[in-house]
Amino acid sequence: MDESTAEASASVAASDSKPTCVIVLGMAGSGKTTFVQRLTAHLHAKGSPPYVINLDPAVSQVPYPANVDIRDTVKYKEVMKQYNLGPNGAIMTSLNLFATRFDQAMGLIEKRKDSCRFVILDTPGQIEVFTWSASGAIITETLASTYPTVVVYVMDCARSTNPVTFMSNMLYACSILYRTKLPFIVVLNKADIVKPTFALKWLSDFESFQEALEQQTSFMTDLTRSLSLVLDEFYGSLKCVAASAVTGEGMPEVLDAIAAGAEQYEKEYKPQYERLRHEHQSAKVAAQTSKLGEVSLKERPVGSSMQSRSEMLADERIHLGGVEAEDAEDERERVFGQAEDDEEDDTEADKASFQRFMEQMMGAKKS
Ligand SMILES: Nc1nc2c(ncn2[C@@H]2O[C@H](COP(=O)(O)OP(=O)(O)OP(=O)(O)O)[C@@H](O)[C@H]2O)c(=O)[nH]1
Ligand SMILES: [Mg+2]
Repeated sequence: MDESTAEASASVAASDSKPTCVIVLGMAGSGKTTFVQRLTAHLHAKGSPPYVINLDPAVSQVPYPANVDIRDTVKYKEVMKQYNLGPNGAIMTSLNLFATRFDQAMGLIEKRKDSCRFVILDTPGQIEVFTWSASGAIITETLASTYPTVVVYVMDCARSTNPVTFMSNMLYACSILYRTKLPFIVVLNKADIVKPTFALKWLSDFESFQEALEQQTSFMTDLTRSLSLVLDEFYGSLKCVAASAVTGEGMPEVLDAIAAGAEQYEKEYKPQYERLRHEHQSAKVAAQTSKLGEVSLKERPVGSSMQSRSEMLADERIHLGGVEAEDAEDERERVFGQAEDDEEDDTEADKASFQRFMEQMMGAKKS
């Protein structure tokens, strides 16, 4: 697909007033973070900076300007200590803790929905932490019931040249597709190392996969052969794009596939997510009504029924900056007697973070 078609598709997504949410999933080390970095840089270059959310609490460095970073909210090493957990359990618990505040992240996305055409979410290395946890389901469903949402499954092509490994990767992809029930794009990543033509052939031509399997003597061969028969139907509904997160090859095609996914969401998936949202809202209203029933009415003196300005401001403030940031903000307010302008701080922080990011990207280009 040429650049102009891809750009046209990107503008289709852009013409919609709602941003498209892109949830990036994939096995450990498949290149999710590098892919998010590359896609972010690509969108910046096109003049359409995305809103980026890092959901990996254990990553030491985030190589893109993250607008929301789970590490600002939950300290994963503290979670390990406090709950006496191993690293994977701590990652899962951190994500669970973050999910309880995801409504605040939704509020932040809402604020930027007119200026950002894309919201990109990077997920933890251990894929099951997101795909098989309650928090992953909460985050996915919350996003998909409000915005067009697509899943990008990043697959490491260089490590999938073996048909048995390829099949394991595809089984994972299949399970995620059926679990999330969202438009699904497979990015055949690391195309700069191995051209993914072999994968595209295996996906479209059952016989060629069988031939590759014939050359294997693994005890898994029979199982893989049977599974490939089952998965053949699933392959038909897959959108695959060859790309390299390092060189940037295939990014226009990825954007094109995302735009097509957003359209597919509107046509096929939106009704079921709208139903879900209505169910959630009705459940919330029912819970509130039953709570109200328990509360006995007490009359306040006239004039005191309205919240004070500082009470209202406290309600409006969104804390995603961790406990220390929250305490510091409360202290500033106590000393200066008024809330500071959060919006202006956000913009300055965004600018500084973007500046650092562009400097890094320029440095990478030169070297
Ligand atoms: N050659 C090549 N290397 C890549 C590509 N994408 C990622 N890598 C490398 O693969 C390694 C893992 O990349 P990450 O982006 O950290 O992968 P990840 O899926 O986020 O890893 P986890 O979050 O730990 O699961 C890094 O060394 C990247 O430089 C690519 O397209 N080509
Ligand atoms: Mg990563």
